[in-house]
Amino acid sequence: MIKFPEGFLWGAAASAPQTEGHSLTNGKAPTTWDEWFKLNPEKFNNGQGPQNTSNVYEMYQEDVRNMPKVGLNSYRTSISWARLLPDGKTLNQEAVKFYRDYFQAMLDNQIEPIINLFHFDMPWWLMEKGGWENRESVADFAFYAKTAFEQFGDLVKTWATFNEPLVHIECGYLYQFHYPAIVDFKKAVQVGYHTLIAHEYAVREFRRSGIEGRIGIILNVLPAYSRSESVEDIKAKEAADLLNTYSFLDPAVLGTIPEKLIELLSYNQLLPDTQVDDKKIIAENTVDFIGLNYYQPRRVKAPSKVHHPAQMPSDLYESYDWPDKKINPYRGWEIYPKALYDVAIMMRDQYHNIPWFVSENGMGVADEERFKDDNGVINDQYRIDFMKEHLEYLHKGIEAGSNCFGYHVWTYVDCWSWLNGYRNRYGLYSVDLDNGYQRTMKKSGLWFKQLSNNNGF
Ligand code: BGP
Repeated sequence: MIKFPEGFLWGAAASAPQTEGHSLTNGKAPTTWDEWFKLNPEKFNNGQGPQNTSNVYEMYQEDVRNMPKVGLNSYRTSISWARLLPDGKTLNQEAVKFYRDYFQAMLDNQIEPIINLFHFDMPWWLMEKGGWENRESVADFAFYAKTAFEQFGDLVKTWATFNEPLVHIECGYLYQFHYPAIVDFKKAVQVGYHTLIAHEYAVREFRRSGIEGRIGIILNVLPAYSRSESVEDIKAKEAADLLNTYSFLDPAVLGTIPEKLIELLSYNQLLPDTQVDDKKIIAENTVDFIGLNYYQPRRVKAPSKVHHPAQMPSDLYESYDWPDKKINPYRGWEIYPKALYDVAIMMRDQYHNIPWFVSENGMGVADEERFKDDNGVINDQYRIDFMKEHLEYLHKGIEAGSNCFGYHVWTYVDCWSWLNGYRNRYGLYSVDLDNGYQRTMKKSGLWFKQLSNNNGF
């Protein structure tokens, strides 16, 4: 039997925009998702937009009561900035009440709330002035963070500033999956830089607030593996890790931006605008913990043509189609559990073994209804196998001394997934969109409960 350390967090992750619904009511202002859906509904799978998602705004009491039934002892979600501060300045009292009740319900059910501030949901009023392209966004975010700490700091002891900052950067400014869906490497770097500084300011607000607890950041990690050991392929791997992994991990944990990243950006004329005291702020505001969302590795090879200066990341590294890969055909992502061991070792050796947890891991599958058994339960054995394989490697990492304190599955209750709408389902509970959002536990929910009860499997 594989046993995890005492007090290990077994939980699930989600976000406000993907679960709450009520996206244009109860005082909430629109985000880029609401506005983009208005402009281009055809981009969204099946016309499923952000308005209703999984109706947590109404169903949170029931949801929280069900959490212990699948063994959760912790839960991450986010606060919607546009709900809490609809114009960026004025508190929406109804939102304060909603989040206070929601977090209190978690505490009443022995669920540790892990609350994140930004999960791809840029308020429209801020997007209209350029979003993260505009340096003003940093102060706006710091004000929001401060407000959240003041309003909920007595209930929430574990905070995160951003979820996967790399994703809103690359999806918004390189690959067109998020608004404003433009392709501009230079802007992407500037947006990334302001996001980083916004994170640093939020950490500073947290320290200044004096509230008890810990603060971190949730990053997506796709560890790069090179096609070969050739100098060119290794160089591609290094560029991929610098841009995508060390770019946020180094400043967040070590308080510095990697010199090699600065060289790479400078060589490609991509350096962002900065301010004099930024360096000091980065150095002084390191985090208490890291969350790492892991789904898939990044296979890379040397670019086939070299463009200088780079116009796209593919001018620095190209993706490599590894012939031996195992794939989740619904999401198109490679399944490679061993990477979790490698990540654990990276945290141990490169990041002074800072406490960290797997903040997302999971498997999105389409048309899960077809796996229903005679009792109406979705038999998602594939998801159980997926989690087991990943946990085995995570456990090896912990045995090797890595300081991992938890594992959160994505997700608890099936949720809305950006342009993919409700196509791929990830939940331990299914959601019936045609029948009042009714929740039904899947087989994986039962398995997760045993996992958590036994603190292993
Ligand atoms: C992560 C995000 C989540 C979630 C998950 C699954 O990148 O933090 O918001 O959506 O991936 O991915 P997807 O929904 O694209 O299938």
